[in-house]
Amino acid sequence: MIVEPGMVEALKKATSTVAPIPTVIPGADPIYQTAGDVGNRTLWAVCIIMALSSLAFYGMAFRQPVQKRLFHILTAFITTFAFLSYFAMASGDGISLNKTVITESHKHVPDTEQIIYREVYWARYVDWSVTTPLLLMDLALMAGLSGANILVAIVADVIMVLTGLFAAYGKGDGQKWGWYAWACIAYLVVVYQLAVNGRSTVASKDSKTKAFYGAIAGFTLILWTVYPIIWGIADGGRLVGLDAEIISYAVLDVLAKPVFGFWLLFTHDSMSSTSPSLEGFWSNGFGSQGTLRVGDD
Ligand code: RET
Repeated sequence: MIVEPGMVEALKKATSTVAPIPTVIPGADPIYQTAGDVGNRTLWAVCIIMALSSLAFYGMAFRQPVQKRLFHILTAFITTFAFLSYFAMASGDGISLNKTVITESHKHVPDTEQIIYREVYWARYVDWSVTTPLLLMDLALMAGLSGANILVAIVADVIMVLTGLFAAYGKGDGQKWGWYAWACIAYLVVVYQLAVNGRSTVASKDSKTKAFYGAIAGFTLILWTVYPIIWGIADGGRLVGLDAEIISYAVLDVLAKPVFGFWLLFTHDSMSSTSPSLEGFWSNGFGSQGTLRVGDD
């Protein structure tokens, strides 16, 4: 085709006067809910707190004879796992986006869809699935809870964390809150073991252990109950951003692990002996008590 002079200009003029073809937009652009600088710095700060507390707890453990180290070791493992999980989250691991589609109905026009991508810090759930059973072990052994009750508390606790993880990845609100409901029921089983069975078991112990268990188990139950509330506002309802979520969990985690740990270990070290049979088991294993018979070397 031969291009005559002026044809290009004429074509440009003609096309520029054509209005853009109207498009029907079924919904707004996706919303991304991700962490900012404040959140990231908070994660690093907690990572350092967990590292330093772990070192302190291992140090306190080595100042005790083996039979008295059980609580120190449990507590040091708790902050070690927390350190690893905070290191993962602060450096960008253990995080993924969860897509939720919200359908909005309108009076005279068809329904529209709003897509929300929100970060889920799944490393938290990995941490909780290991550290909350260890925290429960600290309390259960302090109270002298039976093996049967300890097992129920730990299984319920693991169910709580895993169903909580499924809730965080729920595709729609029905699925999300359904999982949340199972997690809350499991949590109530944990509360029952600590508040009812734990209290009745510790009643047969000395007055110092009784008072201490009442205080530290009460502190734990209040603190733990705040977690599902934060979850409901942040992950569940998406009412607050990621930075607020990170800061809230950071405060709770520092109280539930290092503060809990220092309180437990300083009090434990100032007591004579919380449980001689437990100490015997920790240094010599099961069945070591009373196995020394007359005639043995
Ligand atoms: C979830 C959401 C689903 C409902 C419930 C929850 C409870 C979580 C708890 C977490 C405790 C964590 C601790 C961490 C220590 O650093 C999973 C948030 C009931 C009780 C003590």
